[in-house]
Amino acid sequence: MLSINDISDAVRRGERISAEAALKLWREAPLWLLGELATMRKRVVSGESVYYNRNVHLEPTNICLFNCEFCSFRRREGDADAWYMSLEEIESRAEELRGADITEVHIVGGVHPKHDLDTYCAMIRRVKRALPHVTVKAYTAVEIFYMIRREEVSVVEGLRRLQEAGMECIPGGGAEIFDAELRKKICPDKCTSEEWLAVHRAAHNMGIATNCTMLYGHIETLEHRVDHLERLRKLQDESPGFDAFIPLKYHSRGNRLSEAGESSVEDDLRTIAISRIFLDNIPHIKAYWVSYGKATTEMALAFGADDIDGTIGDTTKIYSMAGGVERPTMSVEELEAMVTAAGFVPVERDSHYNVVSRHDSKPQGVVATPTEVVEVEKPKSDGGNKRDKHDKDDNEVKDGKGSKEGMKRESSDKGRKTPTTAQRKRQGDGEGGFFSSIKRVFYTYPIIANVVLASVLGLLLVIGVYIGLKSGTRHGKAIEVPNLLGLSIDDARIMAEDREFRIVVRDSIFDVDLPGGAIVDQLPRTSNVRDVTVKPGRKIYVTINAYSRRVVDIPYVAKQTLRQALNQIERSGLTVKELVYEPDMTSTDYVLSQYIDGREILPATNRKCEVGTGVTLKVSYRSDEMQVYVPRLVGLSLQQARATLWDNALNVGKVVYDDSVEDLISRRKARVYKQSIELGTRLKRGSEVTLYLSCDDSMVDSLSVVASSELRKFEERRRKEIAERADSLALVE
Ligand code: V47
Repeated sequence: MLSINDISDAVRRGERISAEAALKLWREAPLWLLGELATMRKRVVSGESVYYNRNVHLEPTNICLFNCEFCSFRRREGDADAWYMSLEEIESRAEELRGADITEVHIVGGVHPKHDLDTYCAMIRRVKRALPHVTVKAYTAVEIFYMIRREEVSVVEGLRRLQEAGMECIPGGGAEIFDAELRKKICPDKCTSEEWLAVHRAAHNMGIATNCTMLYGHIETLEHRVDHLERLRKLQDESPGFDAFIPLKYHSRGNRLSEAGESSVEDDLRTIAISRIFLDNIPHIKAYWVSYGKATTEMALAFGADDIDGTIGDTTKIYSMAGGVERPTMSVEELEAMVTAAGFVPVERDSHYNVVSRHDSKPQGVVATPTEVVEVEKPKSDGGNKRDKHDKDDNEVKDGKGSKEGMKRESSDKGRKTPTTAQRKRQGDGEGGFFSSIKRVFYTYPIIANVVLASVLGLLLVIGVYIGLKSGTRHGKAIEVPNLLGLSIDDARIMAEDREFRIVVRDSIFDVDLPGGAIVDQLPRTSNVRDVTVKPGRKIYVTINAYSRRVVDIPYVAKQTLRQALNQIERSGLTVKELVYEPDMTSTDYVLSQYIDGREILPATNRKCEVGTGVTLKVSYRSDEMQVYVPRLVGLSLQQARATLWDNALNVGKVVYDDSVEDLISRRKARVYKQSIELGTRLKRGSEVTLYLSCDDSMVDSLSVVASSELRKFEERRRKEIAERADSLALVE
């Protein structure tokens, strides 16, 4: 049996790991190690980039023939809150979106008894008629399998008709969990795993790119998850075409699996990381922010995710109805800020992971801005499935056409087989006619061919040396990245002019303790241990402290779960001041009321307050659920530690910085090295934990290692406790 060290070394060498090794990593590897390995793999595929898009969902109906245990979205015909959109309504909804600057409509909904293949095709046509330049990503394999069987046509014929109607790619939903026994328990009506995989295989063979998902955190085991990932990896080896894998965290509100509870944030991060490490042939791993919320999504970027999905514009109800983010919408600025906060570079993509570059920066969602799909400098891949779309991008750039023309051309070329990202890679490796002609020449005239080859190589060498020398004198000149933190933006701009780099403000925060215009973060950052350099003319992205505090509406967050309230508070720009727990007969972690400056906020309260204002939440607990366990906080930033404490029904006590934290700016970089109460300790809900922070990375990292092993011991203890309790209950019965 391989050790964790052996497996980590194999991952570092870029090798594929077995299902057994994945299971061992999942169970035993410390969280920090998973973060490190997954990030390494992520960087090979997508460098510093993290992708997002401008998209909406269209959910034509929630009336569904199927009745899955985990679904909170489904309604029966005649239910008061069932909805159904006619084709006219779908088209006029799409028309309303004309001014919005989106590149993708994702259509998914209930399997309605009246819908057949023609209806599904008509829906796509209506959307394309209103929005011809937008990509339609439509229908899960479950819906596709249903409509194809009903029509009694082959999968290929069904997909061909959808493609003809304007479907360009297929989302990853409906995969749930592949294990047959579990599938029977949680979604008995849906197509089998083999049928789901067959739809995606056929799509890939037709050049239609698809995504894949896994619903986790309900009644499955880690073995079931690894089995699921292994089936996806196998299909991708055989018929490449998956662009992204999306682990979907199960949400428990309002469905029949609620008793299963929900996965912890740590489980979410481990799942993202193992997916990145194990699925070495799927280019992208998406942390779907609508499901995870902002805080976990941001953390997921340190665990291998390189995509966060898109702006959404409050158009999907699947997650909000199950307890995920309420009214999900994010502006481009917010998405970019999230990526930048995690230390990566936000990149807008289209549905096929081509980079979208915009020529001007009119406000998003108002008027369409001219867009262009550009070729990007891509980091080298480990070969499995790197992004390799030069052929397609080259054409688009050479044509001098923006993506709109490009998309139009693609959609009118629907019959043409467009290779998927993964297929393009495979085809690129194939033996073309050119290479076989060269081989033939070498066999027929070996001496002449070798003389010609030697002369060409010599000439190339001379040209290379010439270019090298020339650029070495000027263009190869590297500028050391200066430390801009704490400088005012005006001073930084003066410095930039002198030193031939450019400053781009990517984001702003508001911190009362800092002067307006002060730079609080930069990319690339400087380092104490190595020189960080950029070429002349390159951009340095900065985050500045805003000059004045923004004023926002106070959201009404009571009468919902604590997690939902925290999500809403975070999105509005406010913060939590305190969680005050009150006994209740029926519920735990349900927000009873909310206060700002001692005054209760009611649904009708029409007040605004400054960003960063603290909200006090009164939260319920049942007497038998008074206690919680202290989570692991070591290694987290203050912002992450706060969010983790609130998520675990605890409060932040004092915040203490050590001597390495020299000024207000470095506070933002500091991480927790000690927590006043050990992880795994049982405390009353609402108790306070004091946080000790430092900027000394080596100390924080070594204490993180200790914390990881403590966490493993704690989890082991908890597992035993739960098993013992289950045994004693069984004895009583
Ligand atoms: O298949 C349903 C899941 C999926 C719950 O391809 C639930 O880019 C958690 O597949 N808790 C549909 N999950 C959504 C989906 C998707 C979403 C975003 C992007 C993409 C993509 C695909 O939602 C369903 C099911 O697995 N789901 N109910 C629930 N209670």
